[in-house]
Amino acid sequence: PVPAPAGATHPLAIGPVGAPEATVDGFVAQYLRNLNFDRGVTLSASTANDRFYALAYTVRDYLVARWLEGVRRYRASDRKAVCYLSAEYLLGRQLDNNLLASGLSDIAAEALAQCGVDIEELRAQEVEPGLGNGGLGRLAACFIDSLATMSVPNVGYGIRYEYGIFRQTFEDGRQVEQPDSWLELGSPWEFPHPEAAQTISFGGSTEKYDDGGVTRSRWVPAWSVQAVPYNYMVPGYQNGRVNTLRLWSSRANHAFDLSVFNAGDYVEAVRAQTFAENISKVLYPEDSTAQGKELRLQQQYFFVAASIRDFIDVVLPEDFDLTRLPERAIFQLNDTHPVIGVPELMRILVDEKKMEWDAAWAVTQQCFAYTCHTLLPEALEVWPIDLLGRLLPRHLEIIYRINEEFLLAVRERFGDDEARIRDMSIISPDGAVRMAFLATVAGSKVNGVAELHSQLLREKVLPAFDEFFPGKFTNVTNGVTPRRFVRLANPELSALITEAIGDGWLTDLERLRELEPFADDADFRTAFGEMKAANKRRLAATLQARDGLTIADDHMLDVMVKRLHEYKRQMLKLLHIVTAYDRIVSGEVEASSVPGRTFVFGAKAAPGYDMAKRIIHLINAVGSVVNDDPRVEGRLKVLFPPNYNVTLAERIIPAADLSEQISLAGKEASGTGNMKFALNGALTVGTDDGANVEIRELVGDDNFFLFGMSEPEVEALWARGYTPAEFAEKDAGLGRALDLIGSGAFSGGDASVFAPIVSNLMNDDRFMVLADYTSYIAAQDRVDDAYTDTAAWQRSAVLNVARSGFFSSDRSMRDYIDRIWHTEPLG
Ligand code: 7GP
Repeated sequence: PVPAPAGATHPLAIGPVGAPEATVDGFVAQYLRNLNFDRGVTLSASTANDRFYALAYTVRDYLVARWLEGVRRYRASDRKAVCYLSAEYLLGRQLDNNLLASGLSDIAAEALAQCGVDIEELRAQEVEPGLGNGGLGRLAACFIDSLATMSVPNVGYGIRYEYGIFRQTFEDGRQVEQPDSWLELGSPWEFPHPEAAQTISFGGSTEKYDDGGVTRSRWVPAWSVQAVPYNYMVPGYQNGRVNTLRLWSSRANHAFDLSVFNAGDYVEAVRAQTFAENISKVLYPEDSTAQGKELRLQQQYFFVAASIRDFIDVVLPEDFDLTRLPERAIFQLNDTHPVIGVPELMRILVDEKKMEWDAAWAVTQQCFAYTCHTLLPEALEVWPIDLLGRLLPRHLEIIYRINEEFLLAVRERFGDDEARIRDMSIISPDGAVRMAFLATVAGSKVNGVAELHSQLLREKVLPAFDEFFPGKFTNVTNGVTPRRFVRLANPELSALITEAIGDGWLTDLERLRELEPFADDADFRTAFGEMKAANKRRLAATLQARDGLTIADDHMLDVMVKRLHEYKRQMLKLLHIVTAYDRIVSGEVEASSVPGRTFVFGAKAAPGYDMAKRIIHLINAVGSVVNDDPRVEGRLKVLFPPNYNVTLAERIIPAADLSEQISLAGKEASGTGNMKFALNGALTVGTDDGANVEIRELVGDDNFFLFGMSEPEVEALWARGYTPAEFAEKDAGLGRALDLIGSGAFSGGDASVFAPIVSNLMNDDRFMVLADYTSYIAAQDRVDDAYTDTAAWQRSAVLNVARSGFFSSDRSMRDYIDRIWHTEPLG
């Protein structure tokens, strides 16, 4: 720690310097000052990027004083902080969020208008940081928003990837990935601190040494990199609180470089530098599959080691007694990506702080808790022991010891039940470290992300652990932030709600219940319908400008936006579209007898996921045929804007009428898109899966289109033996849809293009698309019927909003606090 400078007692040096005056004049002055002093330009000579930067800096200026004050007050307190460890944060754009949080939206709009600056143009300048794949990363972003809004001390720790999730383009309907160079023009929201870099080591070996009569182990690493912290402000909603998101960027370790350089190999020195910088270069684009790549493990250790060290050495007071660490920190593991933090904390406590193993283990167990976000076996991370041992030899030794002691305890309880021992061993029989097991053994709590998911986690994925650790497993159903996904994304709905029940709902979302009586108020319903229509027009304008797509404003908007994965069953949606198309062109159904529908897809596929990419191609292929066929013109339309991201979600979700949540029961851990749609007044067509179950229970069966097998029915069908082709034979509509796809009707007559999809469905169909088809089509027929009764539909839509208050991430945070963290707000 650097001693404070002599002038530290000056009145202005003790607390933060005050923010600019929160008036239009104050804002204008600060804005122009930032243009001049930070961008080095005059307004008349500025580019749009300069003007955006100056605006972002101005908003920052209002928040910084509160941020610094909060940090000071936290440090003066002895509160426990939530250290959220997450490899992903899918933040979305920051400008409007930060304006809203600081209560400056109107002032900024007026100030910019006075300067003759178009705020819309500046909004469009901001590139969203796409530092996540999907649900898990967006959840982390919602959680840190809620913690700040609830004044709970929190540091979000993660990686500042230079390239976030790839930018998706389509070429001939096929996905092509482009790098997401979100930092090309820099980011005005980050505060880099290269001087506070941590050294993070890798490789080498371990050795035993004599420490005054005690034999100890230590790690002798072979190479290291620097982890440079970049701080981001996370402002609470109009509560004067600003928490920190600290993302790490890798940089070459100069001491290391120099040694190579001195040996005369300049080129090798520079190569080493790029090698070091590779660690935070790019986000792995896999969602729900674990790849086992060495660079990925490097990323994980890199950010977790830097974060734990940061909390201990920088955030906590000097010489803090680490036996009391659980009083000050809870490290929440966002899935298994940060689990290497467990042996890292043990290494710090035992090797560096020379704590006894048992005492260190007691501290570690209290400091970690683990959230699981999946049920798919292929998503559970395992690391081959040779890879882990090569990269982190001391950590592997520590994992072995944790496992040894754990299995000893299992033997004590259950005797030498070798099958059980094999099933519970952190090291798998084929020599890999099972990270979910390690997290479960080490964590004080393990939670799933929706009731059904948590139940299946206990009963199917980790039953032996549930038996061994009674009370360790719990549930916290996911939630989403109403600030971004209602207030900012849907200002019209927000105004309607506030007019009806006041604005308390923004921080107490259960108050949406007070809207229930308005479902029966014809005027309110009309206003609600106008809101949806306005949002559709806004979406239409966005899609027109962004992709040249047009949408009909009298259509039902039927939306499926989420990662492309077979378990989510975009294929089932496609089969419905093909069936709806086939019914009209074959004359089975009169076009005018069904409501016009626009189907909207948004989905990225992992670049190496072949079947997912084929399905993307098929969506585009079906779209071209349907959209070009005059027989369904004005009736059916398919839109697939590329590069679905948070920014686009904020436009699509508020415009949606129908929300597609159609995963095979037992596969979607929770879903969070489902919550965003319900909160924006879309009705759900969904299976009893993930949080859909809870949504349906809350909004009521009359306001939800349920279809498909339940999870026990799925299990029963597997047990009986599933033969998908039988389902294609039994349902003529299904048979026809599959024939159309398989015969080349959507590929210019070339049957080979989509034949692999059809053959996969007919012969394998791991996610039982065909088994649920008949029930899905029946549900969609009910949707068509329901949509023709506008008043009844809108009543249901209003009730969806009124009854979805449970799905606020503020509530999720309260649940984590009560069941897992036991923290308190900093008053
Ligand atoms: C997702 C789950 O698929 C989704 O159901 C859930 O709502 C979300 O997490 C938040 O809990 N999982 C991921 O995004 C993911 O990458 C890797 O999981 C294990």
